[in-house]
Amino acid sequence: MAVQGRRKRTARRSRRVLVLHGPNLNLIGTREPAIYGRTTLARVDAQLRELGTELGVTVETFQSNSEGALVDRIQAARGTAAAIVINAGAYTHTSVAMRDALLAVELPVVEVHLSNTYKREAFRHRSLIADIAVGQVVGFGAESYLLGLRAAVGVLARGAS
Ligand code: DHK
Repeated sequence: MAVQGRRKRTARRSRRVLVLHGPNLNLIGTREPAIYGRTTLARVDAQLRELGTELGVTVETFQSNSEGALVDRIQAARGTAAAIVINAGAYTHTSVAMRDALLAVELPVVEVHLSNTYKREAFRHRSLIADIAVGQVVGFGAESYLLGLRAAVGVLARGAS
């Protein structure tokens, strides 16, 4: 019975992908549309959930402007999610705390950005997440998230991280 319960929990976890959005991403759709596009975050989240259903995973999304809240959400993913897709926004370039939390939970991470950060200001070229992520998807607007989700599901299917 206990083994069965554990199996069920593992199966549930293995079908759940957490998508995290960092600061100011609640404003996409109207925020600097030439850079971040015209798709709202609500629409991105709906598209992610739809694609998740197609790919056989449950997508959970979370946005915060607060570094601590994002760290808390990452910590809570241990044992409840199988992979993390993350656009940490500006914290990508600054947050040792988020990097440490991602390392602590030992889940495969896919880093995504709407814009191609490497074509922008020099301070956006450095990511504190890149070297601990399985890979990055940047520059495709809202599509970056969908490609990132596909990549995460592929990683889970291959059992790689
Ligand atoms: C989003 C942000 O808010 C910026 O701070 C990053 C990223 C880039 C994006 O392109 O999605 O530098």
